[in-house]
Amino acid sequence: MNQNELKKVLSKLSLGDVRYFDSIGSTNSEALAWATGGAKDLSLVIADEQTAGRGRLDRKWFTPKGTALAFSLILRPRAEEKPYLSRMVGLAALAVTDSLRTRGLVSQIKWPNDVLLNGRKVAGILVETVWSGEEVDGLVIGIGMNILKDAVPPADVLTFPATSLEESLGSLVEREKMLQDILAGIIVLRPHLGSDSFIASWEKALAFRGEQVQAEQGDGSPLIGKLLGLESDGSLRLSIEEGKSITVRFGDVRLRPKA
Ligand code: BT5
Repeated sequence: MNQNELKKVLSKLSLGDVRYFDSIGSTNSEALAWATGGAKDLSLVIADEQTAGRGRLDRKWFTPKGTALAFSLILRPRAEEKPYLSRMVGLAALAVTDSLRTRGLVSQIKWPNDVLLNGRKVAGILVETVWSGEEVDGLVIGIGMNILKDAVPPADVLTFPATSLEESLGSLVEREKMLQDILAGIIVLRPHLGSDSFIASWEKALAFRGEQVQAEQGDGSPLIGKLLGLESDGSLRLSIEEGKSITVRFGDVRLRPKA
């Protein structure tokens, strides 16, 4: 990445410390170790390439050199944020959708942690927790975003179609400026984490609202229902039959294939 530009954009934000790597295994793994070792609130790990980028449930996240954004932000949750930590994935997703909106792009959040452009995944989010006994001592918000076409992995390694910002904008997007906008978005949204309007904005940005979806729950079992919205903790609400709704806490959703 352009080091001067990176320094310039990051100096405009009130971050903790910053660690930059030309290449790393996973920025989330580095950030988890750093958070355990006492990193300050809003410390940032950013890399130009990941060789062992991670998704949820040990899935792989691809970050080829020079093509994408891959970074992890460490948060030290404040007392008033602690009841709402399950909303942090929504906070990150909204910061990403906001940053795309300022570039004239309408994106959607595929619950729980994907951001879609034209129905294809452009960004993924991985939130991980550092515990101190029973207490959450730190959170790591990892965000990967495909900027250039070359960031998009081959279709045979994907479980869902992917895209890049370049495909939508047709022109080169500055990664450093995109990073600045997403980080600024997180910082601006953070004080609103516990508000009802936060859930309302998150819900409004959800993909497939009102449509029949298949949710794969954490244990892999499928559930079919109409996507109604979110519970206050960010869980998904599905209507499985007239008058009966169900809450999905962990898992993935996809549109139900048409019969
Ligand atoms: C995610 O997991 O989407 C979370 C991805 C988080 C990545 C960031 S990058 C910075 C930080 N450091 C890390 O090590 N991780 C975080 P999940 O919902 O489980 O989706 C993973 C799936 O997305 C994979 O199984 C692939 O099918 C697909 N995938 C992998 N790389 C992709 C890419 N570059 N673009 C689109 N889809 C991808």
